Amino acid sequence: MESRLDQEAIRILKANDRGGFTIPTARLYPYQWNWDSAFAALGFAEFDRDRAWREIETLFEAQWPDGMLPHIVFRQNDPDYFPGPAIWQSNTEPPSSGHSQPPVTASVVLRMVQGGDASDLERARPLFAKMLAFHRWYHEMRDPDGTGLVGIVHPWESGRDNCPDWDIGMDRIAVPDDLGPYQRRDTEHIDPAERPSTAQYDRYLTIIKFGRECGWDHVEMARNGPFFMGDPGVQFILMRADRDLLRLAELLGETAAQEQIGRWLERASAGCQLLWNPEVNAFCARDLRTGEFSDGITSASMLAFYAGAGTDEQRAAMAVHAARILDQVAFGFPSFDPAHPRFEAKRYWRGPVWAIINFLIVDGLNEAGETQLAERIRDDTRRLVETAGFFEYFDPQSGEGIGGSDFTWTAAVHLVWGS
Ligand code: 9WN
Repeated sequence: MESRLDQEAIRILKANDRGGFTIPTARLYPYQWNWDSAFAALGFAEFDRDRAWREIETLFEAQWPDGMLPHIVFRQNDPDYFPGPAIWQSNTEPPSSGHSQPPVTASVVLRMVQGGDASDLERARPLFAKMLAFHRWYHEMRDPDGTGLVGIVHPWESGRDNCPDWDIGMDRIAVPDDLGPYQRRDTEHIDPAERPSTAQYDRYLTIIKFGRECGWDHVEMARNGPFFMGDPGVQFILMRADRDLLRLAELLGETAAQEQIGRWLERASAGCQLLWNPEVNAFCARDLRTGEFSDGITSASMLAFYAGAGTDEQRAAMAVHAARILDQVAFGFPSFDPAHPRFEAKRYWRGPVWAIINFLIVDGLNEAGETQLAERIRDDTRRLVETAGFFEYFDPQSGEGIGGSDFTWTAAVHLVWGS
């Protein structure tokens, strides 16, 4: 029996469907976003499997020849969003942005295969080589020295745009005099107090300018771009996605790829130790140009469980941090540590709760046997949606829904978890 909320979630996914691809929410985000689409597919899989596969297939239509899966696909020009295709100048068809986003696709595809039948496995088959190329791109282009730790070239690549994780890297960016005037659109849709600052947008656009001027040469971006930071979110999501891609390779009989994926996994398991901040006793973001650590614990730090990363001792320390942070808020899991002076309950990734991150954290905590913590976060997410609705993010203290409403990935997480 579908509950009222299930019906509402299905309505949202259908309303945000633009014919084979789904937008995150009308007006605020009118294009196809990379990891939003992957979560949308999981939601569709609950009631329309063919449509779920279409979502992943249309996303991969935008894959670059070098393997990169871009973070936004611009199928039409929509003045409701800035920066659009004219600013990115990707020179691709369809036009897209010039960097990527957290690589959740292989994990989503494995989940769809495991929850389906033989026809789902067949639908995954032609996607395998594309996902393998995407993972190779991450391991080679975002880790040119082979350290086992991938970096991100833009805060948007983390999917956690204005998180305090990036403050140290953003502070080092010099905004050029010729950046030129620009008109933001997000602050016309949403209260500016709940969005990134102007100084941050200046820096976001400075990085795009660099990318555009070097023709989106990813080696150049990683070696000499204005920003290059290690992100616990992307690192842990990639590690889990490698593991899930390996499982897919086994299911599909793709023997040749297995050794390669195994090597990536081994290297990344060692490389993630570079994110262990001994002063905070936790996994934290790190500036890969200077070696400096960010000193805050985020919801992405908690994805160590999801990746199976770190030692038993490190994961035990992370569980202690998780319990302490949950005790400090009414609804978990906040995107930034509420005990840190940079915490802001309503400002986007500097405090609010995001359903998709909770979904990944809960998956990892359950797998690690931390079931009480997992249950608590899942219950909090459910209460937030029940009382506030399918918002983009939520205030961890008041439970208020903030950002875009009728949000695709919040609806998808609700459907996957069930009422
Ligand atoms: C920039 C679409 C995207 C999400 C990101 C979220 C936000 C974009 C923006 O919206 O970022 O990519 O313009 O603010 O931070 O995670 O994929 O929902």
